[in-house]
Amino acid sequence: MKRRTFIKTASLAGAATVISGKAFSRTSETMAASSSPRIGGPIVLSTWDFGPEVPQAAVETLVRGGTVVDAVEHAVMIPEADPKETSVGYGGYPDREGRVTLDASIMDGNGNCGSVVFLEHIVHPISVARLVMEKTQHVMLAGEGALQFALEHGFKKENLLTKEAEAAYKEWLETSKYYPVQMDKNNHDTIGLLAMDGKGGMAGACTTSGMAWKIRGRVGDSPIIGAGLYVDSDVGGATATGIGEAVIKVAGSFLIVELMRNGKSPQEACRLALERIVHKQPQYADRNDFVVGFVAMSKDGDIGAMSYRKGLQYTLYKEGVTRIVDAEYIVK
Ligand code: SD4
Repeated sequence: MKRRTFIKTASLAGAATVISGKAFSRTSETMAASSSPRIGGPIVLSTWDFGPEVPQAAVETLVRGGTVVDAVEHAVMIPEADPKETSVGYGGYPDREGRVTLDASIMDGNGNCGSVVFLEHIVHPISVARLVMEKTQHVMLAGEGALQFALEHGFKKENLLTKEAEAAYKEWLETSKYYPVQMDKNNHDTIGLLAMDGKGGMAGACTTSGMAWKIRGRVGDSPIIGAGLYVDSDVGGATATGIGEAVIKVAGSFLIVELMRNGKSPQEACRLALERIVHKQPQYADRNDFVVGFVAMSKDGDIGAMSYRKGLQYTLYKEGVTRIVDAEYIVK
């Protein structure tokens, strides 16, 4: 049995299992996001359930002496490389032309950030985004230029379209109904991940293949600093999942960080951002498939997580325990 299958089976049986000395549990109940801030060790928070090995990679990186930027990068590289994840990296569903195009961003707590948009053929867009942050004077590289930059820095050009993703694409072609697929509750979606190192350092990473069957060239919120991701270690961080256009329209992650700066808790800030989206764009509220969600973390280690409609899960590593939890929501 594969390790991840074992973990799932064990937790379905109601048993907490122990992974490398770390307790791990899943819960199907909606758990109020943490209101007991306590820093002292690393905290890792991400959208969805990409498996406990994701926060664990971040924590292990920190334990080995890596930086918090190393930690968030290493963590999201796991779903990027996983061919079974159809919404991130290798194995991601393609655009309407059958091409896998990736968006990613990374940001530290001091305002340093980098991103890539509409990048093809590279398994780890997050690492290219990091290089943009660290090796250039720019923030964002797009398409052909981003690919050229990646190749110049030693990344390998690869085919990211797996047989499974190609089969799904061919099935979609039979109808070619243009209705971009948003948050897939049976699978996952974008991974947005925030981490703090327990010493005041924070960083975040966000990486996605975006909406399946999207118009070629479409870029979502995930690589846009302030929309899909924002971190400021004076305050906290936030990251988004779901329909990126809705998030971009309110600069969602920046909005949440600024609400926290003005005294709101991460949970209140997530709720206010979601309410802002539907206040300004009421057509979203009428769609029962409208799903957008945020996770947020204050500099004190307080956590927020909320989606507009029911369905968002988040993964939280705190005080040695990884939990995968159903987030609160506004509308069922
Ligand atoms: C995006 N928020 O590109 C991301 C992911 C997504 O369905 O939409 N997935 O808008």
